[in-house]
Amino acid sequence: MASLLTNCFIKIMTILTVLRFPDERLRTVAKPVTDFGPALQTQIDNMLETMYEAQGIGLAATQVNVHRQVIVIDLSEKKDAPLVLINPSFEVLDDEAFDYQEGCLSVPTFYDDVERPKQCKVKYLDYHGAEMTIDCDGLLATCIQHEMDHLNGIVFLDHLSRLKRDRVLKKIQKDAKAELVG
Ligand code: GNR
Ligand code: NI
Repeated sequence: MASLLTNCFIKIMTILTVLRFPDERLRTVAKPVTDFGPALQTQIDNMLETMYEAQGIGLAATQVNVHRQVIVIDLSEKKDAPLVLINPSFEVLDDEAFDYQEGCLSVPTFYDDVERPKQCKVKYLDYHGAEMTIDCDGLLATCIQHEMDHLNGIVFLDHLSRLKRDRVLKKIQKDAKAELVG
């Protein structure tokens, strides 16, 4: 029995709290990761678990109030292809634009079209700290740019007109009041 137990490793995952717009902490600019120890991997595992539980396709550390440059993404249907990007930087490959109706776990129930460069080259460090470069386009390019915005304190609403952003803010404030009244 004892020998069976020593071979049994369990990983305890934690669902993290996702900050909601207009929380000012979403405006924090993330710093590069410098420590690649086990604490970082636990943080990444928890971010993945939080993203899957919330049924999101991406999550930036900023959204869970950790201000380091860490992003997790999974665009696969079966949710079995996690992509981890640490200290990412990107370069736009050409000036073609791509429109996509974006949503955000920090702005639940709101969706609107955002135009971003269609193709980009992204350099980053992976889960193990290995240097990687990928060329991406379409949804992956959009998602990476959405997450890199978070690391810079930007939310997708910032890409919309002031009128639209104010409308979203009013609705959120109204809903918060309604919740208080019950
Ligand atoms: O789950 C998400 N869906 C999504 C849809 C279109 C463009 C970007 C995204 S990312 C979002 C999860 C999230 O808030 N990541 O920061
Ligand atoms: Ni988001």
